[in-house]
Amino acid sequence: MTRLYYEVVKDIPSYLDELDVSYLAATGHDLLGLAARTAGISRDEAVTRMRNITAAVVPVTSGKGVIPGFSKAVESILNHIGLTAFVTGKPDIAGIGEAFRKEAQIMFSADDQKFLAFNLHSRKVVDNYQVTASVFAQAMAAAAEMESGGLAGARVLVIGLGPVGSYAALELKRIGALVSVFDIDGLKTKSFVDSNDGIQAVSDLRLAAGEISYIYDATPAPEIIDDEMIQSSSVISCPGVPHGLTAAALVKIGPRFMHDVLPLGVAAMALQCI
Ligand code: 2YJ
Repeated sequence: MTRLYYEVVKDIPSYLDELDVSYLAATGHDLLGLAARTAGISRDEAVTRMRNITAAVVPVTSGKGVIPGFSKAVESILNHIGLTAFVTGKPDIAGIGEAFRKEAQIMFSADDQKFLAFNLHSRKVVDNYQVTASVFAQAMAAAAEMESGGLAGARVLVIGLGPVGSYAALELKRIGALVSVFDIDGLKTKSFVDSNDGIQAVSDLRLAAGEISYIYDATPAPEIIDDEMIQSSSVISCPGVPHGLTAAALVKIGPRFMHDVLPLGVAAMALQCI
């Protein structure tokens, strides 16, 4: 499991507008639009639902401790999409107390294993892994709709069968894609395809990338996709941290690469939660 760190979260507040522009170019939707699509509502409906909703972000010191910049980044994403968000002054239990006292409607908190959003009224709990998997699948579907008829009947290659990749493979199948999967652990790949009808295993990543245009990169492995594996029709959706592209692959794919380390997942969590 990838633990985020200061260097990858510190600049998030300053590049959210830029991220909107690049998601718009790749998918026809900005961060809020993609999050709304994942929640099954329109962007306008999302704006209406977020009015007067306050979100508390509570830092957690347990395990490896607070990641400097993490809570601030979450706060900035929530404010960016239209909520009123704040980071509690104290972490842990005192912070949860502050969230309730200040009458936050939703609360975000992460330890080393889980990143959850809680609706303090309805008691809905939203898991970052599951929602991140979905929103990056929806980003890929939206990109496919811009290029052609969408993902129904299209081949998609999911790389990495951790919690995000496994969930994404099932979500992409539900959308109607023909899903192939690859994990560095061959036994994991076999057990996944054995228990999920209609999903195929691939054993050679390079060969598969040559045949399949839509790639969902859900691994923490760097530099596993080079420029020779990118075709003119390739579209890559990537919640993996760090992403798996070499510098030359990044140049070759250009705007058809959808990736960030937190914003899309957090925006989608918020809309699932309210
Ligand atoms: O409050 C803090 O600053 C820390 N306790 C945040 C910890 C963030 N957690 C992680 O990075 C874990 N790997 C879980 C992330 C799940 C997101 N996919």
